[in-house]
Order: sequence, then C-alpha cells, then structure tokens
Amino acid sequence: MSEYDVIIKGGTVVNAADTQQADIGIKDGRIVALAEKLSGSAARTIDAAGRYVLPGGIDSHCHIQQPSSGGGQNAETWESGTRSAACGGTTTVIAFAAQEKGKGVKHMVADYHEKAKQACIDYSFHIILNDPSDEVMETEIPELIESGHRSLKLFMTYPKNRVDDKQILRIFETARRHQALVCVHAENHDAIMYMTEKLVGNGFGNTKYHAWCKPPLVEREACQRIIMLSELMDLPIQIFHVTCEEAAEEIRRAQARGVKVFAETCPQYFVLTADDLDGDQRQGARVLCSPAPRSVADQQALWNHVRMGTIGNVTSDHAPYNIDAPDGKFWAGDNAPFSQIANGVPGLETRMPITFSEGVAKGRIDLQTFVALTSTNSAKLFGLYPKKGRIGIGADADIVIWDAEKKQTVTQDMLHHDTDYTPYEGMEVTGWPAVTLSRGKVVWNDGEVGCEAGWGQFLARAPYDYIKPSGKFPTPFNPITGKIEAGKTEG
Ligand code: DUC
Ligand code: ZN
Ligand code: ZN
Repeated sequence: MSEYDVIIKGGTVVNAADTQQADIGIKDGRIVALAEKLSGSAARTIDAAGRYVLPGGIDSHCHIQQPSSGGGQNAETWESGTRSAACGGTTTVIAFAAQEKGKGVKHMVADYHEKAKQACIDYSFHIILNDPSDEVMETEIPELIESGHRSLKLFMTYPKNRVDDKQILRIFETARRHQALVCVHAENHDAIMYMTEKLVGNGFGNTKYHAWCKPPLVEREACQRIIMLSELMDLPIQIFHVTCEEAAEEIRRAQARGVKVFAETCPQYFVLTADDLDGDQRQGARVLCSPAPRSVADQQALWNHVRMGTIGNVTSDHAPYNIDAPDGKFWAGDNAPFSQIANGVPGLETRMPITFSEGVAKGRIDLQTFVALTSTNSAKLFGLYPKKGRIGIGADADIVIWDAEKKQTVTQDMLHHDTDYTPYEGMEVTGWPAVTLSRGKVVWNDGEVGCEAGWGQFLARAPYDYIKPSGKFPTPFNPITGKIEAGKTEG
C-alpha cells in the first residue's frame, strides 16, 4: 500500500503568512506531510511545478437552493452550485438556511440539511432570522448553535426579511449568550422604500434607478447603526458586502476604537459600476444586486480598505436568478420596474479568479493577502480554522493549484453553474485554478470535472476565540445577565 494517497510535487505553497517551495503528502483526506522533497510512494502524483499551491477557497456568503423572499426562483441546486464553486477553486461554502416569518427554524434547518446532502464540497450554514420570537430565540436557536450552526444572519432591509432595531438587539442577545457570530446586510430600509416609491411612482423604473434608490448614504447609515447596536451588546459582528468608501470608513473608525466589527466585499463591487445598470432592462438585470454596484472611485477605496485590513474577506454573494425563465430575474414580468427584478448575481466560480486578477495580477495585493481574503480569514472568522483555510500538517487536504499566468476570457459556456448567464461575459482575467482537491479528492483538473454529489460534509462549528466579546458594555449594566457589574456603580 502506498504511503500517501496523493503527493503534490514541486509547487510553491502559499499560506496567508508565508510562501515556501514544498511537496505535500495527503492521506485519508488530510495533509500529513510537508517537506522540501517528499520521497514516499503515492497512489497519485500531481505535478505542480511552476504553479502556486493554495488553501482551497472558502466562500462564506452564498445563496444556494434558497427560496427567495422577494420573488424569483434560485437557479442553482446544491450539486450545481458546489460543482461550479469547486471548478473555481473553492472547497468550502457557507450558505443559508432561512426562517419563514411566523414559523420556527428547527424543521426548516433540517430541510436545508436534506438538500445539502447533494453537495460536492464541504459546507456549513448561517441561519437567517426575520422573526425572532421568544420560542425561536430561547429554545430553537440555542439548540441549533450548539449543534454547530454558529452564525446568524439578519437583514436591515427587504420587506419580508428586515428586522427592526429592537429585534436586532434580541438577536444580538441570543448570539452573545450562546457564542455565535451575527452577519448583517446593512442598508436603511425606510429610505430605500421611500426612494423606490418615489422613483417608480414617477416612472423611473429602469434598472439604472436601482442604484439611485439605494445610494452609498443608506449603506453608511446602516453600518453606523449596526455597529452602535453591536457596541451596546458587546457583540462582534460581520458586515456583509461592503461596497463603498462611506461604509468602509464607518467600519474603519469602529475598528480603530477597538470594536470587533469584521467586513467583507465581493468581486462584483471590484469590477461592476452603477453604469452597468444603465441601458436595456434585460442587460441591467444581469448586474442588478444589492447593495448596488458603485463607482470606479469606490472600487479603488475597497482595495485601499483591503490593504489596510478594514475588509478581511471576499465572498461571492452568489444569488443566481435566470434571465430567460418566468421564475427568474423577471418573475414579475418582462417590463417589471427595478424594484421587482430579483436581486443578485451568480459568482461562485468566478470569485477567486476575479479577485486574483484584479488583486494580484494588477499589483494591488500580494499572494498572501489573496489567500487571506479568499480562504484563511473566512476560516478564522467562522470557526473553521485550522481544519480549513491553510496548508499545514493536520489540515484537510482542501487545495487549489493555481495557474497564475493563464489568460481566460469568462464566458457562460465555460462555467459550470446552472444559471443561464454570467455578469462577467467577455471579461478577460489573468489566473485560473488548474486543479482543485476537496479532502484529497480531485474535483477539478484542467478542464475536467471530478465532482461527486454527496461528497461534501457538513461542518459543525464549535465555540472559538476569534469572535469572543471584549467583556465591556458601555454602561455598568450587563443586559445579558440583567445585573450591574461588580465594581461598577449606577452613578
Ligand atoms: N443581495 C442580497 O442581499 N442578497 C442576495 C443577492 C443580493 O443582491
Ligand atoms: Zn445581502
Ligand atoms: Zn447575500
């Protein structure tokens, strides 16, 4: 019998903190050897000479086979979504299990688990809460957190999903008590609703006006408010899809005063702008997502904040709706105004290539930062580290062998998702995954798909230090215990 199942030979191994020339030995799905030269026998040897060998990508924000709250049918299944992720170098996804208003969450989460059994790569869930009733928050959520669903998600906007500030505090309280991270879609709901009514009511329904109904101002305000609420409860939070200087600035200021607020952005905000929404409705719908694409200046600002560390990870926010389907983007009809077009863009497969191309190939970030952004930081933030997010002894053999020189034109034809378009049609990128391994299994090999539905495993997440609260509330009163802290006074 061979000493190793797989040896990856001659590559340049890049982690978030270092780069080294090394061979990698894999046995039973884990990395068991790392050395300048490995000599043992292996059932399979992969030549990585001239290529980078990186931790498999972690996409910690993607919507897969999730019913939409706003209308439209998610175009992906767990099999197709995770297959396309694997072909794009991603080996772990964290998707969503969404509460239905007025209902409990336990059975709903069980249903999502059932669907996810078709996953080709490993996965976990954030639980979306839109109705934090006592029963849900006091019984169901604590049990679900305990069983490894250690992140909750809330929306500050969207008519069917938004929660108000008091409900947010209720969710924060449970998260604080039971050690879960809360992720937030931060935009001011009432301002968006008001502007939408005014725009659409006055005949401005073109997709161009999607960006006008939710300018950076509404994102800035919501970021500032959610940070304030998190400070009130001393609860670390993750702000999803930061798109603009205004929002990043609020986050940066909070981080500078010691608040544990984390932030992500997405490739669409690096390469699309509000101008892409302008024109024919069908064309605009292809890039219609929320928050809206911004300006070139905002793209530059996002990179600055990546380099400063304000923004720690890049996720896809994959939210796939077909263009040519009655239940897709145009579920409300071909002439629907922007407010009734399904929000979201597909992006599981293009997340790492676009980030590499825009980031490393264009000289904005180095390779280690790319690894941190696309893998390691998400592993740390969501309690998957050190099993995921690094190449080291004992880690899962989730690996992507990267061809940094490859020039690739992105087209719908070459992607492996089940959505009927890509917003990046015709874009040329530099760098593409050559080989992807999920726990030692080759799932993508220079154009050949080796995915197997059902290979993916659920990743239950235990408590972890990265998201520990600071232990300090803004007043002597501890709202979790309901007590005034010892040594502190009321006056
Ligand atoms: N915005 C979201 O908040 N969710 C999914 C897609 C989108 O564009
Ligand atoms: Zn969102
Ligand atoms: Zn999302």
